[in-house]
Amino acid sequence: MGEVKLVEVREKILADNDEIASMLRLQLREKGTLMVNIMSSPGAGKTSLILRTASALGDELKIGVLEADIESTVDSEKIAAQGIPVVQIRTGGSCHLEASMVKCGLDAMHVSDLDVILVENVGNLVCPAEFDTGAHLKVMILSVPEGDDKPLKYPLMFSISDALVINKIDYLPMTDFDVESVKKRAQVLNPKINIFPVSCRTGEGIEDWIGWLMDKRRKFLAPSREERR
Ligand SMILES: Nc1nc2c(ncn2[C@@H]2O[C@H](COP(=O)(O)OP(=O)(O)OP(=O)(O)O)[C@@H](O)[C@H]2O)c(=O)[nH]1
Ligand SMILES: [Mg+2]
Repeated sequence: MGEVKLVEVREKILADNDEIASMLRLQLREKGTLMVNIMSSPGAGKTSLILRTASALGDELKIGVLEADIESTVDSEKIAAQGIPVVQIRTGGSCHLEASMVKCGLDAMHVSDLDVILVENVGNLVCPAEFDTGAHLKVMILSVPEGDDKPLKYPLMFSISDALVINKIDYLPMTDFDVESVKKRAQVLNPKINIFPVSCRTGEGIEDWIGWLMDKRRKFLAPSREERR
């Protein structure tokens, strides 16, 4: 019987991705542009949170959006309709963004003009957690209709995120979703995670989320390592 040769590609793909991601992160830092990777399952509210955030910060900061979808430009059309600069990345079947795709998207943007770039990752609670996009901040959204057991089922996403936005809290009275148990489950996985219950529909809780983001940006721009903490 002939010999079977096994080539392990996973480690190499992730290492190559990390290299491009680190380069992007550094280049953006030099320009003073904060990039935020927003992840969630399909329909949890990524586009809605981006619209809310851009509308809250639009007078103070120049916001750009990088949209990623397997197909279609519907989300970018919603963003563009609000006058926000947006680039759509069509991943052509890929269920997550990789740093090389983000690089292509950034090449099509006037990055130097922007203070903050909000990246909408592909709707998926699994693979996006594995791939560094080069963003400075990772934010995940869990929406109330998805259920409060998600930290148990998709632990990696909760472990790697800087912030957890619990969206659609206007649905709480109609469900058995337990916000406190989500908080506890997420904090077991990631004691440093910042949690913001919000409703992109009513605007409840959005102020706290914006306050955190602004604080992160202030630290991002701070000259010394000490001030950045
Ligand atoms: N009731 C309620 N509905 C919301 C809220 N946020 C978003 N929605 C609705 O949920 C649906 C999905 O929201 P999107 O913002 O498009 O979600 P998404 O994560 O961008 O979806 P994909 O890009 O398809 O993955 C839309 O019909 C929104 O109007 C909320 O806080 N409360
Ligand atoms: Mg969307």
